[in-house]
Amino acid sequence: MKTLLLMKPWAVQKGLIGEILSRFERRGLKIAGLKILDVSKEMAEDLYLIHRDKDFYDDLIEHITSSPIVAVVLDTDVLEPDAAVALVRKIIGATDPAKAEMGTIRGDFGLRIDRNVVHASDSTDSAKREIPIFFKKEEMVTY
Ligand code: FUP
Repeated sequence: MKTLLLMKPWAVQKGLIGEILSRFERRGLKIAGLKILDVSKEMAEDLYLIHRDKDFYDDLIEHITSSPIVAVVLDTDVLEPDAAVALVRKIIGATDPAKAEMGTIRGDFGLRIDRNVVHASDSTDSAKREIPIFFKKEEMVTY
């Protein structure tokens, strides 16, 4: 399967693109798609659909559209789909950086839950839904 990883504005601003990408490469996950882009309001609203009733929703949208992000498609075909999602979530760490384990991306970089440095799909269904928000089919490769 393929899954989506986003390096959010603070990751790009802090110069963490290479550092974050290398953690997935080192672990042996293949990069099937990669781009730097400005997220439109429509894309942000689509990505965060399930959070639209939350009190932090407006800030989420405002933040992810505030400056460029890096979008990555990870090819996890070597693993079972659920194991792949679990591994990616393990590499990024808990949603709240203050609670995330050291050694995870969120645990190593940042302190604020509303400014955590990465997003990753939390299930195979969300991966299928989220990837097309950022990538056309022809923008992904297999190797
Ligand atoms: P995750 O799947 O780990 O990214 O976490 P969620 O889908 O629960 O949260 C989506 C985004 O909302 C996270 F990047 C952080 C942000 N968030 C807040 O700002 N405040 C909260 O109380 C919960 C989440």
